[in-house]
Parts: sequence; C-alpha cells; structure tokens
Amino acid sequence: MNLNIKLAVIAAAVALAACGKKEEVATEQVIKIGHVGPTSGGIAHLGKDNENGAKMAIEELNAAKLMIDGKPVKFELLAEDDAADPKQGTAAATKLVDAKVNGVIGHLNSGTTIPASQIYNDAGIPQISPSATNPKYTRQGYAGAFRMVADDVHLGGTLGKYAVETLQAKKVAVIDDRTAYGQGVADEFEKGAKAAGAEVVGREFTNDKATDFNAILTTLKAKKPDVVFFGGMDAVAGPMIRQMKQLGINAKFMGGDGICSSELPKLAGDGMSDEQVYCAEAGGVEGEQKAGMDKFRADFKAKFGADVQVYAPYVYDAVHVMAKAMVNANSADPVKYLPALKAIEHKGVTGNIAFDEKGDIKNGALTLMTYKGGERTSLAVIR
Ligand code: ABU
Repeated sequence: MNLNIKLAVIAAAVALAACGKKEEVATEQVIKIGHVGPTSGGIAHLGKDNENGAKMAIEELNAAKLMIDGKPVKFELLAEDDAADPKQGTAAATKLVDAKVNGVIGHLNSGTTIPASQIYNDAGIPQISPSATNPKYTRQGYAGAFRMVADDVHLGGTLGKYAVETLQAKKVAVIDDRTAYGQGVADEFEKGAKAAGAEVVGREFTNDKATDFNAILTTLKAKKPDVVFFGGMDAVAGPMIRQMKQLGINAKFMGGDGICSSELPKLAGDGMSDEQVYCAEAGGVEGEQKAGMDKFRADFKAKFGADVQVYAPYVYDAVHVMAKAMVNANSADPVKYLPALKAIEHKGVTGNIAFDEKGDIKNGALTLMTYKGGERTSLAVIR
C-alpha cells in the first residue's frame, strides 16, 4: 500500500470514529420523571420538601452518567403542583401523562394520590407515592402503584395503643379534617385506642383549610379528654394546638405523620409545651442505618438551607428506586421496567426497600416522635 492510500485509509477510519461519537451523543436518552406535591397553599412547605428530595436524587443520577440499553441517559424532573386538591391532582396527572413521563413520584396527599393513580394506571405509568398513607391507594389492584411508607392502619392503630398503654389515656377525643388521610387515620386511631381500653368521649370534624377551632375545642373541653387526636396536616394542627392552650385544655395532642413535621412548633406559635405533642412518621431507621439518614439530613440542609420536614428522604429514595429498576431492566419503558420495580431490593437512606404484592413497603416502620424545645425528638422505631 503506497503512502497516499495509507493516509486515505487512516482518514477514513478517523472520520468513521468521529461519526460514531457524534451518533452516541445524538442518541442520549432523556428519561422524564414526574413529581407532584402541593407546592402552593397551606402545606406548600411539605410539598417543597418533597420536591427538593426529588431534585437531589435527579442531580445525583445525572452525575453518575448511567447507561441504559447502551446509551447515556439524562434524567429530567417534571415537577407539578397539585395544591393538595384532588381536582388539581388529576389535572397534574393528566399533564404528566401527556408529557409522556417514564414514571411518577407522588403525590404527597392521599386525597390527590388516589384519584391520580387511576390516570397513571390507565396510561401504564408506574407511580410511587412517598407519603400517601390511606390504605386504599395500594388496594385498587393497580400493578404500577407503590408506596414508600407504612399505611394509616399501622399508623393510627399504633398511636391509639400508645395513647392508652404509654401515655395512660383513659378518655380520648378525636378530630379529623374530612380528607381521605385525616378521616382514615382518625378512624384507625379510634379503633386502636378502644381496643386498648380507652373511652372515646368525643368525635368532631373540621376541614383542611380551617383556622378557627374554638367551637369544637370548647365542646371537647367539657368531656375532659386525656388525649386529643387530630387526623390532618400540620398547617391545621398548629393553630389547633395554640387554641387548645388559649382555652386551657391541658390534654396531650396526638396526630399521624401529617402533623409530624419540623415546622409544627412554628405553626403552633407559643402553644406547644415540651412533650405535649406526640406523632409518628410512617417510616424510620435504626442502628447503623441512622448514619445514612443523618448524612442525608445534613446534605439536604446544606443544599437547600432548610431542615427536612418529613418525607424528602422517602422521595429521594423513591427516585433512586425507580432509576435502579430501569437500570436493572436495561430499559426506561414502563412495560419493561415495571417487573424490575416490583422485584426491587434497595438499601436507601430510609432503610431497606422492597415492595409486597400490593405495592406496599415490606416490613414498614413507624418512628414515634415528640417535641422538646421546639425540635422533633425521636422516641422509638416500631415495626
Ligand atoms: N400521610 C400523611 C400525609 C399524606 C396523606 O396521606 O394525605
């Protein structure tokens, strides 16, 4: 081969290699992950907490430069606000389906998660809720519905038993906000407290936007409860605690995961005294797994300048779990990665994650909390 022919062969090889490189860049896959939570309205602080958990995970996944089906992938977060409103929840779900997302993390509230789940199911899009605890969500027979946390049966029942056996309550009063979550967790608390031997001396209700509770609290004060349980969210619980103090009601105040936020002491103003309020997060880690959670909380605070409220770590893990299922299946096509999601085993910051046949977290935990000096304080992790 003469020199000219050799040079031509080399040039052709270089051109071919460059061509191949160009093709690799051009075929980068964009994987769209939807996230929905209430980033406006009374519990916007909880919705933003969740959304920030998703952002953290997406940034890490992109930094890891993953390959799926031989192609580099870029994860894109499509974040929607449902304002904790069922109608806005279904509108957000429809928007994400139209945008052809590969999967959805959300919603935050049971009242939005349940109606939205039908839309994702009809579209064949897997959904992982990091925080919706109404049992109905995973009992509809939807193959793609998953939950990262324990449900209201576990939460309410455990809190009812704790009120009687540990706080020594003989008379309990119950209030709920008439949402899918609030009413459900309050019913389960009532069952648990009764089964443990307490008398339910009153049951009242409000709504998830109410700010004045004087009438229902005055009614309950006359019944002299040892514990007042509220099924609802922290934005309503805070003013309720403050008004209990103003009315001179000395009962302990309890609630589920919806009140169990870092923000609750601020929302209660000067109404909360040490060890007056008890609640439970619907998850928790123990032993050596606590170090991972502590690191997550520190990293989160450094990045966003805010403490974790409740469920940011569960959102963060949910995004990683969905991405891991795609890597395991070597595909971001929902039909192909759904079986891998069902079979997932992942050590996350919230503990060991695997799902049962309904899509519920296996071996779910609860963390009982109280507040001291305006800070959430963990009392026990219960399975
Ligand atoms: N689990 C408390 C907040 C979310 C919900 O279930 O409505």
